[in-house]
Amino acid sequence: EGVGPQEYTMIKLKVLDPKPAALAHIKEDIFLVAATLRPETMYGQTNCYLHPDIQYSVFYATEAENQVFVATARSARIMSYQGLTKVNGVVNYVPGLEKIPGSKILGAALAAPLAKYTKVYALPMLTIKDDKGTGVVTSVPSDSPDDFAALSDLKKKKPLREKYGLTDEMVLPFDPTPIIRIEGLGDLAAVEMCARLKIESQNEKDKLEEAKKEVYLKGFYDGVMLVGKYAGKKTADVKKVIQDDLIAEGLATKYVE
Ligand code: A2H
Repeated sequence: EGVGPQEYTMIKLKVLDPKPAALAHIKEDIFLVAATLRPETMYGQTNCYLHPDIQYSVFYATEAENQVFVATARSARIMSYQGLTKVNGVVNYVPGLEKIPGSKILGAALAAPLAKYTKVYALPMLTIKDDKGTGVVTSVPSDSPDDFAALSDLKKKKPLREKYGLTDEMVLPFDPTPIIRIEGLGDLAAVEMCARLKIESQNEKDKLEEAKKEVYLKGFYDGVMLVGKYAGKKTADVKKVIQDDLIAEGLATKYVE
């Protein structure tokens, strides 16, 4: 980290009706924009994560499109220099929504590109950093130990769901889906590694680090796609093509920081 520019795929998750009260008056299409290094895993999305206490901004995207984005103010500024905001070098906030805590967007229904589930929800993740990416993390529990641990916490703990005003329907029906086969780890690599290391919660930092190393290394080089247009191909060979496809369809853009 910090050793040069990092290119992310910025995935656009569209906010569906009924919108959260704080966003209900907005006429444009609203997107939570999530920075990912693994566009080929988007088939496995089960939800999207926001940090309840991070301040997000709602701002106008490129003028050609009638769209607003939700991301941290820091990433909005960076986007403004990459032609992703309405005016180059400027962030035009939706009035009154320069700052809104993630907690006010939790529970929003979303359309996630390529996902098996036609509707997913914005859920809380307490390990999101506000100085990386957009502060929005799309969740692929089959292949990301962090994502699996945070989803498991919410499934196991009703008080945690209640604390953030989430109904059971937003959490319980969503299971990790097999999207990539990894030799030695099976079809749900993150779930397997979390079980092997007996990871109990999203706060087990060291164990999660270890799980991530194993899953990412193997997933990147030895993973084989199980679903979608490129089923049967190696993850390393389809990452770029899937990014290109998503961008061509207006479902994603590149984001560099
Ligand atoms: B990745 P790097 Cl399936 N805080 O996307 C915490 N985590 C963040 C973040 C933030 N502000 N912004 C992005 N991320 C996550 C998919 C995925 C990711 C899979 C497997 C591994 C993986 C689905 N979540 O990341 O520090 C995002 O999760 C491996 C580290 O910039 C993003 O890609 O290298 C990744 O971390 C970017 O982390």
